[in-house]
Amino acid sequence: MSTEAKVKKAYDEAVARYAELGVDAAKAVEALQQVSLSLHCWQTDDVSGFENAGGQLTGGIQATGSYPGKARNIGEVKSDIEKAASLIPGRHRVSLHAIYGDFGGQKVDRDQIEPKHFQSWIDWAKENGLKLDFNSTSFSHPKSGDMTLAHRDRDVREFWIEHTIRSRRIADEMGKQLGAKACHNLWVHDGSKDITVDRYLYRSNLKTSLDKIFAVKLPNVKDAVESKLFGTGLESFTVGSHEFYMGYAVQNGIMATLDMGHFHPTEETYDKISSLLLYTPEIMLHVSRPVRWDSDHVVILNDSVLQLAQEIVRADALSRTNIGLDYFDASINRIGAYVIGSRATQKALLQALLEPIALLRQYEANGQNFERLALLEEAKALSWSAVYDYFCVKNGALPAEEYIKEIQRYEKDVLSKRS
Ligand code: RNT
Ligand code: ZN
Repeated sequence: MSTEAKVKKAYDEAVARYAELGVDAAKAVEALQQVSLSLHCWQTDDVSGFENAGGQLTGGIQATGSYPGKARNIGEVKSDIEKAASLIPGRHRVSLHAIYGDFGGQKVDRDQIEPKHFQSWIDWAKENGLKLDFNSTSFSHPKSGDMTLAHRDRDVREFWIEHTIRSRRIADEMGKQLGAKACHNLWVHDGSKDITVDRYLYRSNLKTSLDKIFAVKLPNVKDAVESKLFGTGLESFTVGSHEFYMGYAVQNGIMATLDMGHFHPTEETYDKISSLLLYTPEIMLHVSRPVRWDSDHVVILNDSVLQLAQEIVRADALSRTNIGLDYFDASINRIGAYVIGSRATQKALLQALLEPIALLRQYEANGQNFERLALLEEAKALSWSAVYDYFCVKNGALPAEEYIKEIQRYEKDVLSKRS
């Protein structure tokens, strides 16, 4: 039997089994088809970018590992993302950082970036049926230090305000040309290593900077602000904490970005979804896997990701949720890392879409808590993977573990030739 036929047979059996529980598996497949993931370009090159070759990654984040094959130029980033996208079923987006501009070998400082530096990315996205998202870059720059938008010095703040407004304008151009609003995510590392006695000052500086940044109205941008617990070397204080940005997002009707690695180690992100969605129109996610700290390990299908997906689906909020990935593991094949994390996120969403929710809700409403728990347990073992394989084949992507050999081939033919 061909792979396609095997996959179809398993899918048909799964459809019948799900139907017994009142679940329409074909509808779940359709819903998953509508979900675009935003692939983070920085997994290809360990967050280096192309502003100044060999520049040090700063801002309290770190990519560890030195697996060969890192992308060395924009062409390689593009081909790596194309390869990854071919193994991730569905239509997706790519998230760029300001340091990934096509600067043509020129020194273009952060307060000088323009849409023209990203035109080749926009053209490429168009050719490949991708949409784009954007991020201002506050780290890895001589003016980064410990503070940027919250700095005591007005000139430093003004520099970063200018950078961020320009970044949003670039996002606007992307959204306009590609016919789909671009998410602009703002994350700054501002904080301090040791005790600070001027928390209020820094936070009010950040708020004032943000007010200036967002005073510029851009029709093709969806704005998001990303909080964090701490950065390495900046352990005692983070200006942009969760409370800070949650307040800001709610007050200004923009999105809060929830990065799964940005909370206390045992604090889960999923429980925040149904609260935030009552106060802001949309949310943005950075799907990540913190191991002991915000380590940015490759996303896998773990409870945290599954619970997150369940909460989004149960709140009927897929259309209000912008799902970006955010990790940078330099210790394994980087394209493989993309594929593992993206497929894990899709598998979580699919499991959530296949949940026998009507029956579960009925149990809950009736106070049948044993029945609810039992069905939740049984649902874990239903054949969602047969449905996922079908989704892959339907989209022309290799099912199950078959993508491993394709990544191996790319490593042999392409990555191993990069020194
Ligand atoms: C850092 C944030 C941020 C970055 C990217 C590169 O802790 O998670 O989202 O990872 O902007
Ligand atoms: Zn993040």
